[in-house]
Amino acid sequence: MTDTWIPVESVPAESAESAAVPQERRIVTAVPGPRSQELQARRTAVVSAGVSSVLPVYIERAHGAVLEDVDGNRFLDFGAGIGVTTVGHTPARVVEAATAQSRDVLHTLFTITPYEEYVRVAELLAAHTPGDFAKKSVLVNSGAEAVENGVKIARKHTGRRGVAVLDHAYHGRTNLTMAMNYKAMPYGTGFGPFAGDVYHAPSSYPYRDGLSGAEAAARTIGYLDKVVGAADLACLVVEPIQGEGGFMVYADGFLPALQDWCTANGVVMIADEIQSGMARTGAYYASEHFGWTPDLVLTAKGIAAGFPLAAVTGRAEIMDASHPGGLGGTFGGNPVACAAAIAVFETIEEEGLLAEARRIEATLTAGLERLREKYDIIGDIRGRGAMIAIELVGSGTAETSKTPNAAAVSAIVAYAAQQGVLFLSAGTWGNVLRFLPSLRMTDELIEDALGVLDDAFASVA
Ligand code: PLZ
Repeated sequence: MTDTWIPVESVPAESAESAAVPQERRIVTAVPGPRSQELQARRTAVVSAGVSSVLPVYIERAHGAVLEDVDGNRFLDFGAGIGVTTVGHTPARVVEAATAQSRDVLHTLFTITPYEEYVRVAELLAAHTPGDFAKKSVLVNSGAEAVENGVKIARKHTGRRGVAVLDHAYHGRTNLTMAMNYKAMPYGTGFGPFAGDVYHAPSSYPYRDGLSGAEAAARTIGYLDKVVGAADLACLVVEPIQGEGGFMVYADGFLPALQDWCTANGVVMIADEIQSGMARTGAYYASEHFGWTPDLVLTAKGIAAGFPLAAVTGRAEIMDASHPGGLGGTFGGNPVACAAAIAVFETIEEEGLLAEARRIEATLTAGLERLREKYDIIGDIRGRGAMIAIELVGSGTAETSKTPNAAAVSAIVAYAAQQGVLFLSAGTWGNVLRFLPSLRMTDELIEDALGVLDDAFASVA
């Protein structure tokens, strides 16, 4: 906290540059260091215990692919705030656009008096989401709110109530989305009663179920047909690559087969691209990798580099189902968040970041394949672009029983943090280690992190 307030006009032009954090790993204290420990003590007194932190180091500055904490430690960030800072931390173009917008208009409420930035974001979403048809959007504040609105719109359009999701899915922390998650703990346990009319259908998990895309889709459709009945189903909500579920890439053909069934039965199929969208996987939207053109697409996280903004975008005739006034919210599509989002789209285009995602995939997966030859607890390597994960199993079980190995993931995450690398876990059994860096993560920094990972595996073995 600082008591001196510096008027904007007096900030020298080069301050954005001088704030840049060196792109390197550097550990100068214990982790967490003394200043972080002080802050943690203050936090414990006033912040709800329900809000946890993976690594309680308090961040003072961040830039590109590196976080710097209050003790001067620098961490290679392979989490990007769970896939939010896809164009890097404090990207110059976004910081400038948001600063300029803050001086012009901070808030009007689009549903009272509108502004151009909201319209521009909707135009960009229409242009970049999959599908060559007329599209419209509504802007909201968070991923969960986008899921809620997607479901509202699908229900109004179809006149049906049922909502279907897949096993291992994650969709948020609001009441409806808690009911849509696969995992009770920590997302739902004790927080009920939950919303009704939500159905959990079997998914595709190639590493564990061995089914082809057609076989897995037949199983999912069989469930929806028999247990729910298409006539009562408003929508099927699916992450094209499951995020919290462990970067699940379904068997080939699974997603288009589900879309065909939805189209034939008047069910709205919704892509939850909240974690996988916005250039992260080397395409604007991960659906594109799998030949899937969803009816509605949900965007959040990476769209505004950290400003809270999310969207539902899709077929104009579905998006127009609501009566005027049925959609909205005080902060939805805030002008500063919209200005940031416009700058994110420009940054992706002008700095060729889709190609950077593909570069990261190549470097990371090659390094992980090398590690798999050394460590047999790496059962599976999967993902696309800068959304790659490894699933860890018990030694000697990778090809047979595939016993989930959450203990190894925890030990590796803890080891790496001490060395200045921030990794995150995922997966229904907590046995997946995921890599979702910003697209600014250089090959040199990836190799450095892979070296730490190698040591971490050796320490676990
Ligand atoms: N759908 C696919 O990944 C958010 C959750 C972090 P919100 N995932 C990170 C946590 O512990 O709360 C997410 C997602 C997918 C929806 C959401 C929800 O997005 O912006 O967190 O509401």
